[in-house]
Amino acid sequence: METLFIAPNLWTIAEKVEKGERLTAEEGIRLYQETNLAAVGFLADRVRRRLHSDIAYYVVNLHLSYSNVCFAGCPFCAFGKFPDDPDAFEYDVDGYLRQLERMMWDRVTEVHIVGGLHPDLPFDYYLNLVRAVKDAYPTIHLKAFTAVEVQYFSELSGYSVEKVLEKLKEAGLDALPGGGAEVLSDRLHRILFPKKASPQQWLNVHRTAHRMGIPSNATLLYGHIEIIEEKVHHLDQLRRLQDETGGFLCYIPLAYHPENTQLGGRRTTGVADLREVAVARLMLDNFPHIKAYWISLQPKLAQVALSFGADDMDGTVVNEKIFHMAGAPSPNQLTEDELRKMAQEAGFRPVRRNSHYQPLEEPAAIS
Ligand code: V47
Repeated sequence: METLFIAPNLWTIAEKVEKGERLTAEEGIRLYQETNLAAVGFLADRVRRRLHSDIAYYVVNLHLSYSNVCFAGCPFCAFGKFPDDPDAFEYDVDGYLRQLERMMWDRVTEVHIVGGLHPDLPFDYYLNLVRAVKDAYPTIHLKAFTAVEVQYFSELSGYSVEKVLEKLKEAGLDALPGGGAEVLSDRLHRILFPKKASPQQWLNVHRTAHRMGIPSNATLLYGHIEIIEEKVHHLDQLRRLQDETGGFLCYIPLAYHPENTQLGGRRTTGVADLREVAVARLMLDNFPHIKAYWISLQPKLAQVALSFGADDMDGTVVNEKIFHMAGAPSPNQLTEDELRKMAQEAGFRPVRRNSHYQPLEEPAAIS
């Protein structure tokens, strides 16, 4: 615990972390304010190693959006386009399958499907899409549609959220991705995403999914106009829901990328990025996994994040659009070999996982 000699503000927090006690919101604020990032990271790494030893997980996956047409017009987003925009795209179900087939290869175990809030597509389109993908690839895990989309499908179809999820599950949906939460704050909802699901609605969709046996992830979009108290409140709400349901698999802090957005602003710094990972690991004591999403962090920082609380690197990804349209300089995909080397070089043992975080291999000895 030598590192903490130079961070006396963290002593009581360090004691609680060692005993595995829950941190308060006030302590969360202190972790955000602490200037000694290494000390915060050190504590997060203690928790990470207690839970996952020196394992770094990854999944072989693909991202393919069905459309970027979206009427929400959120000022932080460069992905969503109004229908008449020359950069708007959408696939019909056959077109989507053809595109997926071009990208698919034998080691892929997960497909991540999201889109915008499309003004014209009927709810049946989404059911047909899921059904068609599952028919073509029955063993693939479908992580599809954010809570924002699910809430919209409910308004579109007149079905309850539960009914929408039941129909999607029947069609082949396996899990919900964590997007659309942005920051679970009514103030920021009013300013940044007033046309999308509110914080209460986002939480309700996840609560309903968990009760139905559909696991999900949670995200935070940070680095724009949010304040520390809002981020801590966000983590607190996620922690409470996880206490209730246990249905979250992982948490993913997402760094705001300002290019081509109406909101503009600056990119986050490396210090801010690592702090989000570390604070999350310390506050979200009931979340099994923290993801260092390399598309958002860049591969180099994702590698460092493994020592600041993250135990998962997401995956091969391929064809990501949301961050790249907002100026992310990260590559479009990483090979398994690259992901494994990233982990090994950082002193971790890479383990290929399925979407439920079950290992698909024995961890190799560190070479
Ligand atoms: O909800 C939108 C964010 C999210 C920008 O669950 C932006 O495994 C940065 O949720 N700069 C979608 N972020 C991505 C997402 C995700 C990604 C990878 C894995 C998983 C998972 C989920 O992207 C949106 C929004 O918060 N976003 N615009 C932007 N300019």
